[in-house]
Amino acid sequence: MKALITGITGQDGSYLAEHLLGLGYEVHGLVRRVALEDPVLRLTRISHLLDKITLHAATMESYPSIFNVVSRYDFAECYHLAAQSFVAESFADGFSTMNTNISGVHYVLAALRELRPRCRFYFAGSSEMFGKVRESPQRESTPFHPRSPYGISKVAGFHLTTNYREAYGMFCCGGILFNHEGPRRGFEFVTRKITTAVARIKLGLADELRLGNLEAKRDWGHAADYVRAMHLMLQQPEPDDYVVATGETHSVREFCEFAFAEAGLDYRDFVKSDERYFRPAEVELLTGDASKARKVLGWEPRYTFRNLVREMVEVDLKAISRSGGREFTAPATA
Ligand code: NDP
Ligand code: GDR
Repeated sequence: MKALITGITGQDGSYLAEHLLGLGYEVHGLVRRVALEDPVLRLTRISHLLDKITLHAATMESYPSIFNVVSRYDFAECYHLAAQSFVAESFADGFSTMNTNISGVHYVLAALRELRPRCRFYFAGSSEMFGKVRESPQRESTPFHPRSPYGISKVAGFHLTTNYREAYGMFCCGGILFNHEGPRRGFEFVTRKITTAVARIKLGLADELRLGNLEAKRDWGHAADYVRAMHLMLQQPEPDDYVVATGETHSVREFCEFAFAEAGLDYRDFVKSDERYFRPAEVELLTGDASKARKVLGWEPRYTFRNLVREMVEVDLKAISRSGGREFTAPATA
């Protein structure tokens, strides 16, 4: 079984590649040309897998580059994860976010329709599609009200996925995944920003952490659990859409409280609110109802919130202490 993963260099791509290799798949990944030119910097999350996977250069901005890869192998499954995934950046540059995220899914779907119509397709949809939520918890039938160019791009990608399923009879699934984190999370996302700051403060390398909205609430799970759900969706007799979430919600403030406590610190001594990190439009509350995924896919998260926070703090403490803090800095943007 050959599987193609776009966005294989990202957090989810790395966990999914590991998971599929463990199941015996031949794993192929789409990466940008620059990643092949500088593997030490750009392939960090998959450096331990490089001798087991096959990488191909392509970008989400170029239909021919995607078409070329799809034409060369008989892929049974395609997981489309590549996207500009940082919500704050989508306010800074909505045009490139929309371009990459909407054209990306459209190009992949069009190439599969042309060359591999039987290939099963997964689209990385997001709880950001619910945005200003119309009901809680959010389920598959909850109406979308996105609050950022990123959220809007994911709604468009989700509808394209449904349309290819309905119009061309392709096996296309839309995952509606709530926030999922882990020690491979990008540094600019709030959980990793917090856990790297905890480690730096604990090791005497920093003395404060500046954040935006501490009252935003998210349903945070672990990425390793969520990639299992992606795979399960493509093993069903019929294609469908699924919410994947823990059902448990915590505020950014609570995440800080737990993370600093893991290092024996009180977050109130270090966390400062900074207007630079507030968003023009915020998603205040997300709580997912994953009962369909639990029932139909038999999916269950294995990590608790406490275990997720603990793992992230432990890994950052070890890594930053090893490097003396040189390689790890929280980015200046939110
Ligand atoms: P990451 O930001 O960690 O990874 C994004 C991936 O997309 C990277 O491999 C990146 O490659 C690639 N990419 C970005 N732009 C392009 C482009 N123009 N051409 C080719 N590749 C590109 O995201 P995650 O792993 O966290 O998320 C995976 C997917 O799931 C994304 O689509 C995200 O929007 C979605 N999602 C994530 C959730 C989460 O909580 N993590 C929740 C719901 C949905 P490069 O290394 O070259 O930048
Ligand atoms: P999110 O994740 O926008 O939910 O998107 P992020 O971690 O960036 O923000 C979560 C919440 O924390 C608040 N916040 C801050 N966020 C950041 N990044 N930096 C800060 O300093 C800060 N202070 C407070 C934010 O305002 C927000 O409310 C993630 C991405 O992975 C998307 O790709 C994915 O689709 C969704 O999760 C589900």
